[in-house]
Amino acid sequence: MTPNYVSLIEPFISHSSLKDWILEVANLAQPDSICVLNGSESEKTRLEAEALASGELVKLNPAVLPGCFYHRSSSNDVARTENLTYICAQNQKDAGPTNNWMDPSEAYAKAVKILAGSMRGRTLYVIPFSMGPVHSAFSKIGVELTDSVYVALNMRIMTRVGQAALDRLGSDGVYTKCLHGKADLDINRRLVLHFPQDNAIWSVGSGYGGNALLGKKCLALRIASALGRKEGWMAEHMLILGVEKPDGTKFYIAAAFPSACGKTNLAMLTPPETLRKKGYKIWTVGDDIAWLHINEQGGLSAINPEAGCFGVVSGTNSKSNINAMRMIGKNTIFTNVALKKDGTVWWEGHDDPAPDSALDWKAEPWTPGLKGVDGKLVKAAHPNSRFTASIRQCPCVSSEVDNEFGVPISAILFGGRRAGVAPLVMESFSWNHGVYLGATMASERTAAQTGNVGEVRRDPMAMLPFCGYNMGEYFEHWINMGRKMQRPPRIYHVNWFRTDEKNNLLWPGFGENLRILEWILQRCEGRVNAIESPVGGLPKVKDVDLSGLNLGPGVWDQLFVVNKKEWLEEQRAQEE
Ligand code: GTP
Ligand code: SPV
Ligand code: MN
Repeated sequence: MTPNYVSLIEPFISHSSLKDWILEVANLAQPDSICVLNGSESEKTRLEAEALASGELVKLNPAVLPGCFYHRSSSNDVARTENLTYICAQNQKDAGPTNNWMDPSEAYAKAVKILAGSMRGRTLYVIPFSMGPVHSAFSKIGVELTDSVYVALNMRIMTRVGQAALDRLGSDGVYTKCLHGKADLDINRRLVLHFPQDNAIWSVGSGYGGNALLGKKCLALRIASALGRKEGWMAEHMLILGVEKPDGTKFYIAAAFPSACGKTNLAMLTPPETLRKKGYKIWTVGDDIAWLHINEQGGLSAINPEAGCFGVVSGTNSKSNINAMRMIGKNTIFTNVALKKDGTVWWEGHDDPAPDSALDWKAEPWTPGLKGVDGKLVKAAHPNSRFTASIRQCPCVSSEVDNEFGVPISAILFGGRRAGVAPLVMESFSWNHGVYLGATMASERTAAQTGNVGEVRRDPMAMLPFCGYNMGEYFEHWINMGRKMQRPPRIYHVNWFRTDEKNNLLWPGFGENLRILEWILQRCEGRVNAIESPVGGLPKVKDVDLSGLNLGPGVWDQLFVVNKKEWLEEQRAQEE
């Protein structure tokens, strides 16, 4: 028998069109129950108990990992599926040449077929959330309807969930309708659909990350980028970090790197010994998404719309990212790592040696050196395994994460994984040249999206999978934003991933990247000159603090080789 949906939501929802929408979805998907989230601690405990009972979560050893849980997604559902992601604008040209497009009525019809009756036996969770500090004028409210308790628990960490968001909405406020249904997790019945004209997102058939936590890539980038163009601001795939200089002044940098190319790592980097001793400190504001608006000084300020980090676990250890390791020591959800017998977790690159045995991310028995039928080593954790943790648990979280006005941005960085061609760092000659550097960015494909790992693809501003409208108009919007600013940030291109002829990385990366940030800030303050190369401004070696680094002979020069033949080829490729 169908429950009385009205009576389940009546006590909690006063917004009349929101009420209508929830009822419409409930009548379509037919859940057994509806639960409106209020964000309280007791609700968290209740949701955890539900997830433990259904097997969606496993409780980890509380003596080692207090408040931590383990989750496996289905094995064909471990990364964003860009080929199943659509911008369903009214006109195809508004989605542009880089997005998949589907006619909105066709898209709704397809999703309705999959969703119909799909929540029988399940609970429909209603998740009111704010992207950005609840009272900020730059924040946006969303409501996600989902039949996944895993999604509900993740959204509570990743966004500001609950009553405050409902209060901000009032009885007639504007919100993004985010509908998520797991359906049967069949990849052939999976769709991630965006309807910019309806301020709506419908995602069916996936339970993973960016496909399912709809506040993240779907709202805070695809829908928000389109809104930003209309309203005169920008939604970008950027980390935000504060650099505190020895004299105590703080500068903020925003950086766009494609998925799994180092945003979380740079956002919470540990200064190398020599810079730490000089007095440098790092403060993390955001690790994935920035919303940028023009401030009263005629520059750009940024807020982090998120409240948590959904970061790559694989390769994370106390040498590469000690702050992340501390952040994920408690109250963390681990997805698709290996589960050890003692109720703790392990992944490739972990501080601890590989366990003698464990269950891998597919729940198969795993031992070190295990080979698959193809003869290749079997990984215990999926390369795109993830942690979900509140950014407040990061030891170097910035005091500005809740600042409703955001932080002023001194420099914007673009960068990808390039084995060759791109130097370690180069400075644009102007805002528009910087926009060109971002627009022509390229990177080797990683495990964060399905497809062939390693293949070089153009990824403008690291937004190729996330721009919710026509990429040509997106470039135009960047140029227009530059025109409106008296004090635009300087724009740089960086490449931590250049290799020598033997494929060895030339640059140690991670914390050492602060040496390059220090040079960038010196440039922003006009303290040093750059070498003008045909492709951009390069640092003089004397202006970069390389003390204690022990780069091999000739390595610095190799990092900055601008090869004429390669660059002519590069420019031909950029024409595409
Ligand atoms: P998304 O969450 O997918 O958007 O990724 P992200 O950009 O936050 O990437 P993340 O910081 O998680 O880094 C991904 C991988 O890149 C990690 O496994 C790191 O090992 C590697 N990485 C990060 N920074 C550096 C660096 O400076 N040098 C090198 N060589 N590798 C790095
Ligand atoms: C990315 O792929 O850029 C991520 C992870 O940050 S996801 O949430 O899956 O988009
Ligand atoms: Mn990302």
